[in-house]
Amino acid sequence: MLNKIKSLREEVAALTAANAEEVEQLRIKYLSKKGAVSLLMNDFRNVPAEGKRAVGQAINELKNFATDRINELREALETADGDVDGLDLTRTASDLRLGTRHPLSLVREEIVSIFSRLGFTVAEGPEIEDDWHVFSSLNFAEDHPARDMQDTFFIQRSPDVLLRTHTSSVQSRVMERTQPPIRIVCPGRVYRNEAISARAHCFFHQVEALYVDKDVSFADLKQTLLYFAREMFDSNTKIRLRPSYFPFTEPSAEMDISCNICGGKGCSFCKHTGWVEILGCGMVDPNVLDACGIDSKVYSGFALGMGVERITNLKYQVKDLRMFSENDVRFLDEFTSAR
Ligand code: 2NM
Repeated sequence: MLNKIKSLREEVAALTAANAEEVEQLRIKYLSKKGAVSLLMNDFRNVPAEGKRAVGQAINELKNFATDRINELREALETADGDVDGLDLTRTASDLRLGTRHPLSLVREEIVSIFSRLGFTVAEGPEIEDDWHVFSSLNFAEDHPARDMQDTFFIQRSPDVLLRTHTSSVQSRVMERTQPPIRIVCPGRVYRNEAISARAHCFFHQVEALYVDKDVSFADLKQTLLYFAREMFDSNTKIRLRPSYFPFTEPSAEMDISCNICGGKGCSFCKHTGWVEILGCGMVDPNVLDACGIDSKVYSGFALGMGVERITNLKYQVKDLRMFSENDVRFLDEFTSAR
């Protein structure tokens, strides 16, 4: 009898259950009226009087042990409530990390969208270029400093293969294969051999626009610039043009807008001038039109170019250019609302 109790005890100690249903089956098997422990009670009647005390104690002890053991199994399952095959269905759902639009993409698309409303279409071209499309066709003199190794990344020499330093090379390519009217906007990445700092990088992004047709004038350029500034920034934004120099335009100018941070009153961002420079522009030099196969006696054009990083800084006050290419999600997440 004692041996039977002992082996039952070992059996109970080794019990396992995968769910509440199985625990209940075990309770019925061992502890119900017709369960294994109750059946021992029937045998107990036949135990001789001198053994009753020891056997009785052993049965009681087994009964308590089995009750505890089965409660233990039930509790273990209950603490993992909602657990289905190791999956906790009651756990709060974790965030689905949605990506965000990159600030440079947001601003580039806004610039392109403004020009598209004026009838400009997007043109793109290669980042790896030849000397002709980046420099010679655009009226850069043979000894122009921009051609210098210090400014341009060369991949190969004679014939020169290089990384474009502006997207004007795309406009040169379009002019070569298209007769006016030409109205294009060219967004893209450009490369310059500069030491990386908060204010300079070896690549950045540009959007350039080009309009070539009969009778395109400086007045057309100015009106386009004013429309752009007021669409991109405040509708009250003022613009001013300062004379400048670019090899591919004559005359050339740089455009300032009234500082959109202080409204022109003067702040540290505009260095207390009330104005901030945002782009370069001018009338396409007749040499450029002729070099690209467009008759400069018949056609004229204007062109303008801006840095997307610079416009983005104005809109979002990004303090360090390097932020744009590090892909730190803490920075990128700042633009979630613009998604
Ligand atoms: C600028 C400033 C001034 C420009 C010129 C041309 C081309 F191809 F027509 F000659 N494209 N872009 C231009 C003119 C770009 O960027 C600051």
